[in-house]
Amino acid sequence: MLTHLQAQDPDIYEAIKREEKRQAFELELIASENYVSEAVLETMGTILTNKYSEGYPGKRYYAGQENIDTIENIAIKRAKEIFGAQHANVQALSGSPANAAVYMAFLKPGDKVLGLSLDHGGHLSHGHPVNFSGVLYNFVRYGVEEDGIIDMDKVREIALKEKPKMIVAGFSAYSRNMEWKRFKEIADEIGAFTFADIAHIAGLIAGGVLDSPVPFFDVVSTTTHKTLRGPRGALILCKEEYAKNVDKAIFPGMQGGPHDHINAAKAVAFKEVMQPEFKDYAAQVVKNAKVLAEELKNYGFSIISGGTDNHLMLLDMNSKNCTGKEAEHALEKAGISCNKNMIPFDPRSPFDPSGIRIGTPAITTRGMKEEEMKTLAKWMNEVCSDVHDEATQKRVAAEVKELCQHYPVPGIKL
Ligand code: DSN
Repeated sequence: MLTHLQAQDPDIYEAIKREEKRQAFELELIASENYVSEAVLETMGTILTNKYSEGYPGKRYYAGQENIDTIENIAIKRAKEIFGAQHANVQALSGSPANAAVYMAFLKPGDKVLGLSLDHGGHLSHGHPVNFSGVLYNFVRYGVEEDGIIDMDKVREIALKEKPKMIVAGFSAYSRNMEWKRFKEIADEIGAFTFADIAHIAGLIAGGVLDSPVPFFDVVSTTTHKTLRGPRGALILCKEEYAKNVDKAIFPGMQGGPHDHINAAKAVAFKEVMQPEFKDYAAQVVKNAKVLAEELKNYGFSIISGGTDNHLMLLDMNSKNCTGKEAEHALEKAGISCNKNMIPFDPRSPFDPSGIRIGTPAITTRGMKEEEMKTLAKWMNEVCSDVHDEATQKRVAAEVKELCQHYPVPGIKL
């Protein structure tokens, strides 16, 4: 494997080999990460990367598209079938460009949009002032209440007062079910477009574990590399009446040539999602998250909103007398990766926040189940109870490594 790379560029080869070891022997709790299958990996590494194919199947700007059209049509068909969507655009390069295209398709610069605050679990591309979305559009925000949960009556109040042209429902750090139907009812009261960003939970929706906004929202975006377990990229689903605008916003609006090797890998991942085993995977992701949350609570961790309905949870590290940054660092030393994260109403800064965000998609792909979640919670408690205790970090790292040997990462042969 990688013999040409090894001979030609040992610097990069060796860094990749070290990263293989890191992934194989450490526990990945970053809620947005996952491991793709060997088939998806192989597809990304094919000669499809050599092709330029601006346009859409049957309507390209360059010649030689016969096979690319076949591949893109398969990807589109599978995406529509998985989500029951009227239209799918599979060309978006990643989540933020997909969201930029959605705004471009539905809005004019300066239009008012209602979205969830980043520090209450939203995403940069849902109107944060430093992001293109906050610069180009007039975002107003909803948030969670003191209990960490979105109050839909408050969302309605803000929507009726502000009358946005679009309501964005979606998150990157919110552990509770989204009330898609309520969002739609509120949007209908004021004639607003509905946009769901399901990047984090697309795989759980596809696996039938969570409700889908696709049947009644105007437009839905998702990345393909989180719970959907595909290559890095994104997907936009919409009603037929908006198909032309969405396609035009992606190309020529936002992007040039699609990444055909990635689109092919999306198609391969979509086929995996359509298999019965994927339903089991999605269900196990949520089961694992619930067990992990309960175990952590028993160890005295405070969980925002009190638990989880999906794959992730936000921990308030004040409950362990440390900051999110300290916890992230100590856990990393112990072979457990997570990310520091703001908690709602956080008095601290984004660079040094009070919380960490953890999730179960990646460890579930490795085959870990409830028993391993209990062990993981024990390790997290040991490490976070004294984030300066290097001996404990070292011991836990060795135990993590031992456990990981029994749960291989797809595509890594050591
Ligand atoms: N970076 C992703 C996450 O971690 O949630 C969102 O874009």
